[in-house]
Amino acid sequence: MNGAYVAVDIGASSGRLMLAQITKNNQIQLQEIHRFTNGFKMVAGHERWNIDYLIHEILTGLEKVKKAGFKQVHLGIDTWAVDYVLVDHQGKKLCDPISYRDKRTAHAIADLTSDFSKDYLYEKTGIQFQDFNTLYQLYEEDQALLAKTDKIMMIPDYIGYVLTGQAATEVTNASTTQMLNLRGGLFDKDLLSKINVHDEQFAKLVEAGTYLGPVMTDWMDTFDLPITDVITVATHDTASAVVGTPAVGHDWAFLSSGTWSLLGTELNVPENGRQAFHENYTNEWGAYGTYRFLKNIMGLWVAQCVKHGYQDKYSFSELAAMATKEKPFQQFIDINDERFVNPKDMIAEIQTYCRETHQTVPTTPGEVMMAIYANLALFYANELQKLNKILGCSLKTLNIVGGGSNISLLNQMTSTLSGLEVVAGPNEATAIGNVLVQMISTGEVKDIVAGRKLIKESFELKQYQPEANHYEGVLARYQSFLEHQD
Ligand code: ADP
Ligand code: LRH
Repeated sequence: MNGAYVAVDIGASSGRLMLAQITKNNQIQLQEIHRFTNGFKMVAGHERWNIDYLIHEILTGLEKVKKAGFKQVHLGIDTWAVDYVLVDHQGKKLCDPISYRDKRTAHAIADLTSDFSKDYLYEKTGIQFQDFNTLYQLYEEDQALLAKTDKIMMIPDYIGYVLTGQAATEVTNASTTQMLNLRGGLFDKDLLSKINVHDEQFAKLVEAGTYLGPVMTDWMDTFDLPITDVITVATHDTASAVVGTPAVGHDWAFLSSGTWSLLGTELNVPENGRQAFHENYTNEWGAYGTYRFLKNIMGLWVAQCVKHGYQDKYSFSELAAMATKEKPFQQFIDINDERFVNPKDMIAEIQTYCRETHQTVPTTPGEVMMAIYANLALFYANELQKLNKILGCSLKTLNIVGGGSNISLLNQMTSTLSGLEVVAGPNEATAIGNVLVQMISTGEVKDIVAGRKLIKESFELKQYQPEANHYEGVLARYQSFLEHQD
């Protein structure tokens, strides 16, 4: 066996430590070492992440790595994007980070862009307008806290800092702030000045694949850890997911399907023209000079809330099995409607939406889940058409990765509605992308092309082909429904 690599991958709903090695017969072997739940809670007036708990879980996971017999490992950290920790001059966090689903930024886009145009901002950054972007969060930030802030650290950068004492701002995640200048490649001083922030408040920008440093001896004294060298990977989970997508050729799109559905393609040159702006597509920076041209779709967050709504009586696979027995397309739902961002009761919200739009109201768990899956598949198919139009391309394959790639019903509906071949898996693409960047940095894998080939040969992928003449006219009726909602 070669080197041992640990991926710390924390999504909005769960975190895990995955251990990877390249075997003698040249395959990536991936093993789950530790898994823990994640979520935000209302504390001191805001929805907040418990960052100390997450760090404790990482250290617990690393102890398990040592117990499994690994004395020396490399480690990379990726998490969800846009959120940050304010760090004071003593290097301590000023408070727990606020979640992007907190309501503090509800009016921030309109307020901040009242004295300059949105076109101007999009032209500079190429980043989508989402009220949760770091730009708007910092705009709404407590000024007394900002005055005490030495460094603003994105979540994975902060975790890397706590573990190693070294601070860096990694670009794939930093681009989601909507504060990086596409041309200059640095924080845009003009934008920063509008939110009372300076570029010295960010640690130096680094590319994915940069060595960060060893885990500090203080931690080694408190926990029984292996010798651990941290590499700054593609720290945005979606960037790691795209690295970990086993795609070949050029005509492919990706769907990173977890709490969010991130649907798009990988570009070498950003696309920030009129159509992309109009459709609110984003150009997030990727590893190795690429861009993730994508749309944020509400995703399986809706399913997660529904599962909680049924008091977690059913597992995700039980809910999916119930949905499979129901008829699809009994109602059209604009799944990206703001009302689904953080409602009190997701099941009631879906039902009210259907009532208000004079459609069939789903009542049983199976009906509710089918309504969600069918409308996700419709949304995906509609966006895939838009992608072809904006980019002037003709996509052939959709690679679905992440937890959502386990849902056969959703994969098949997506293939049929879009007319594309769907390749599903791996479900741990994010962790795989995370370790792949580490392996490229240590020289164990040559480059991303070789890496993606390796993934394809190492993990079982499922193929779905469009079913003939199925769902005739449904996509067109859905598109007309969306137009009338606007
Ligand atoms: P994140 O990293 O954003 O926390 P994941 O990529 O782990 O999310 O995906 C988790 C989601 O995948 C769950 O919310 C669930 O909806 C879905 N999922 C995973 N496995 C299954 C399954 N076997 N059946 C149905 N849904 C599943
Ligand atoms: C997915 C994700 C996504 C962001 C959102 C905040 O986990 O990182 O790419 O838009 O969380």
